[in-house]
Amino acid sequence: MSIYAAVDLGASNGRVMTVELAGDKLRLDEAHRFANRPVRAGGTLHWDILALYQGVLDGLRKAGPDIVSAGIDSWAVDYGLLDGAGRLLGNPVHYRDERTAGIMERTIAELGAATLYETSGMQFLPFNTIYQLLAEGDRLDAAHTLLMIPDLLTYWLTGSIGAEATNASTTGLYDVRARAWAWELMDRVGIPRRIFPELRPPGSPAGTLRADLELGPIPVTSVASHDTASAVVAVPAANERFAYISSGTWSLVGVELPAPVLTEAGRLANFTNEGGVDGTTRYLRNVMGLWILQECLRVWGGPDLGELLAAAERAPAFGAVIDPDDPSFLPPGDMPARIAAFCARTGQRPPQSRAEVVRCVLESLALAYRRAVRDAARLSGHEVEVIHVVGGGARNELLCRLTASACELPVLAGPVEAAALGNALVQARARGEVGGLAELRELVRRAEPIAVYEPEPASGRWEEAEARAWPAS
Ligand code: ADP
Ligand code: LRH
Repeated sequence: MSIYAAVDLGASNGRVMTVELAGDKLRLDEAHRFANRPVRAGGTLHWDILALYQGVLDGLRKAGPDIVSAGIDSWAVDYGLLDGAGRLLGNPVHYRDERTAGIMERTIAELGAATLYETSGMQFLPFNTIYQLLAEGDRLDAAHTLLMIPDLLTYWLTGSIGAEATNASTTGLYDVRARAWAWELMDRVGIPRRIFPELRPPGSPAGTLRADLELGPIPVTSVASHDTASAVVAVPAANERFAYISSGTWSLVGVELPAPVLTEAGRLANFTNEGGVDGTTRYLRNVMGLWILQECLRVWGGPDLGELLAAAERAPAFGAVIDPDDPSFLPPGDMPARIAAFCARTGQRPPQSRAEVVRCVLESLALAYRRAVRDAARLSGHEVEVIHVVGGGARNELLCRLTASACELPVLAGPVEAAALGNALVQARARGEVGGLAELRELVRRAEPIAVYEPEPASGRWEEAEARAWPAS
């Protein structure tokens, strides 16, 4: 029997899970969970990187001395910069900070969207690492090394420096076909080559815990360190004809492919090609996700989510709907007011009660999933028979039901902690304990409860609602 510690840092919370593997049996336990609270200081929105690191250390301590290895995954695109002596230069900035305003548009105007997309295959999002680095200006002069968040925490744990490839593929500075840093693109936009460490494929060794941590000489593995990459490893799919929704703060909606799809149609539909394990591509669209609901809850002073969802269940169906990916929903703020503003712009009566707001958010997410699943299948030619929902959103029964009906496909929900499971399974594979992706998924399928939601018969109401939120398409 081997016990792995999987550190999974999401935008809303971090957790350290232990995953026990004994033959073909898998068991998942939570060692530690902590809130991920961004901090606005001096007008800039930061991650509280030291609090996160402390959470990782507390979690590893609680995971106990018997773990055979540890690995870290987190949200993508963000990074820390080190000076020549390996010291952190400033606190990492949150991707929702407004410092990147206008930079993506300027870069596209200079280089052309096609050039950027042909190389990186990345969806155009204003916070992609490339645009954040361009927002750094001359602060980059002092930088010696860029480390993505999981690589930074791994460096603090072990002293080992590297750039894990699945997360590197979210920078916009990675050549998705060559699976290498996009050196020429860096030159063209004026980002110095010297800051990018050597790439590491997921499953590479990343040193052992430093002696001064007093946690024992435990090996650390560079797992599929982009949380979405780890989550997709643990999708309990029985064959390849599936779409996934990795549902947490964001909803990442798409299919798994053997190679990137770099077509003009895919670029215009804002699909991304992210690197996965075993050379797979996650062909997906970022949908704004449960973030909108999280911000509603914050603005309302933190009411009980379960009660709100029960009330939303009773609220009238097919009231107002929004496009969750409208840029107005990206920064932190008063989402109920922004939803009302969206409704006013599109000639809809805004939701009145909190229950109606929640119903509006969930139906709108289901509609956005419908569009993304259909686009993914159409643009890639990949057949989709079933949708796997993994992550915290798999616990939202109403959302899962709405998703099945909107997409007219069965939804299989679970596991909730897919990223942690994928993280641990890549560690186990690095130790030679398990085989290929299909075998990993089989292990998850046997171990984790999965809820099934069948679609209601098609009624035409989703089409009608879609036309209200996306009038132009
Ligand atoms: P992240 O990794 O991005 O921080 P998670 O995968 O932890 O996100 O998912 C968090 C989301 O899961 C919450 O925003 C919430 O909407 C949803 N969630 C968590 N628990 C429940 C629950 N019991 N019922 C419904 N939804 C839940
Ligand atoms: C989800 C996620 C997603 C990225 C976003 C920044 O946690 O990693 O895949 O696009 O955060």
